[in-house]
Formats: sequence, C-alpha cells, structure tokens
Amino acid sequence: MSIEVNDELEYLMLRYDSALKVLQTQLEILGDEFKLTHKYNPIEHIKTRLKTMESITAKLNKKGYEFSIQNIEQYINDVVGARIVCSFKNDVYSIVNVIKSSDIITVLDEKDYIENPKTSGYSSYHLIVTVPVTFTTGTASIKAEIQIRTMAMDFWASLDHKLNYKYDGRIPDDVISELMDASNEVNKLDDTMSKLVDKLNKYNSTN
Ligand code: 0O2
Repeated sequence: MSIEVNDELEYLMLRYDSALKVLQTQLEILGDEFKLTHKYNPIEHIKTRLKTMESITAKLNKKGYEFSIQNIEQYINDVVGARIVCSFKNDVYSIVNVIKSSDIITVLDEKDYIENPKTSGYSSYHLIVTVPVTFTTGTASIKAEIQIRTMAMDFWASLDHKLNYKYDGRIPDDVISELMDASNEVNKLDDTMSKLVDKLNKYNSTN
C-alpha cells in the first residue's frame, strides 16, 4: 500500500484509533477475568479517548517541539489514553499488576503519583505502554498512556482539570493551595475507606 505524504497525518490517527480499540478491548478482558477469578470487581469504570489535534499541538508547543509526525510519535505518549477508575487504593495496585502481567500490553514506563503526588496535588498511577496492532503492512507497537486512580482521586482531578481549563492555567496562589488541601482530604478519605473495607473483610471472615 502506498501512502501519500498528505495522508500521513490521517494514517497516523488511524493507527492511534486502532490502538485505542485494541487497548480498550484488552483492558475490558483483563477486568472481566479479574472479576471472575476473584469474585470481586475492583473497576468502577474505564474510559478511553484519543487526544485532539488541538491538545497534541499545545502539548508539543509546551514541550518546545514543532508540529511534525515524528515529534508526535516521539514525544507525545498519551495520544491514546485510557483511564481506569477503581473503588479503593489497593485496587489501583492490583490492576497495575494485572496489566504488567499481560502478554499483550508492554509497559515502557510507570509513574506512581499516588506514593509521590505532583506539586499540584494530583494523584494517580500512570503506565506508558505499547499495544500491538496488526495492519496489512504488518504489526506495529503503538504507545498509549493508562491512568489508574480511585474515584476520589478522579473527582479531584476532574475538577482541577476543569478549573485549569476554565482559567487557562492561571489559578491564583491561594486557590492552588486550597486545591492542595483538598487533595490531602481526598487521600485521607481513600485511606479511611480502605480501612473500613479491611475491617468488614475481617468481620466477614470471622463470622
Ligand atoms: P489531558 O488534557 O488530561 O490529556 P511526560 O510523560 O513526562 O513526557 P506528561 O505527559 O506531561 O509528560 O506526563 P505526566 O505529567 O506524567 O502526565 C500528564 C497527564 O496526567 C496529563 O495529560 C493529565 O491527564 C494528567 N495530569 C498530570 N498532572 C495533572 C494535574 O496537576 N491535574 C490534573 N487534573 N491532571 C494532571 P495532559 O496532556 O496534560 O492533559
């Protein structure tokens, strides 16, 4: 198959869109298998998305790279993105281990922003992975980012994202500090809920 240079960007996005489909299916399969073997569903929901061209351009700009196909492939890890929202903090680590043990998904890098939250207060576990996608030209390994977090972390991150978008990243210092306080509260809430579930599990196993 010959591809005209003008079609290169469209072809790149087709590759990313195909990787999104593979990733989504694979994550659902891993989740279903976990549910069956552990008689417990740690996943509240899974959301996938393709980064918009506007957002890709803005991220390249922010990182100091010009817009090119090569730079997108080299420097933007999250054109394909999946977010797995779990019930409890322990569930996040269980899901990370399930993904790491998969033969289909290859982990290239990981960032534990739960153990080490970002200065903004952002908490989540990030995996940069590749998934294989087979085209008529052969099989390609395509990069994706998987964010795994609790519902409480997701609540904080969604509001923080909305505020940053609304105020174009120009949030006053006192509000930034209050967001950090709110993130600490989220962390405490996650720990309280984990302790409650441990207590209930112990209670059930002794009764
Ligand atoms: P969007 O709109 O969510 O896609 P690197 O991997 O080091 O080259 P990158 O990609 O900036 O650079 O790495 P990082 O910081 O590990 O992950 C970035 C993504 O994590 C962001 O993607 C957000 O989705 C999320 N994130 C990171 N920090 C914050 C934060 O302070 N608040 C919120 N709400 N989300 C955060 P994008 O492309 O920035 O945004």
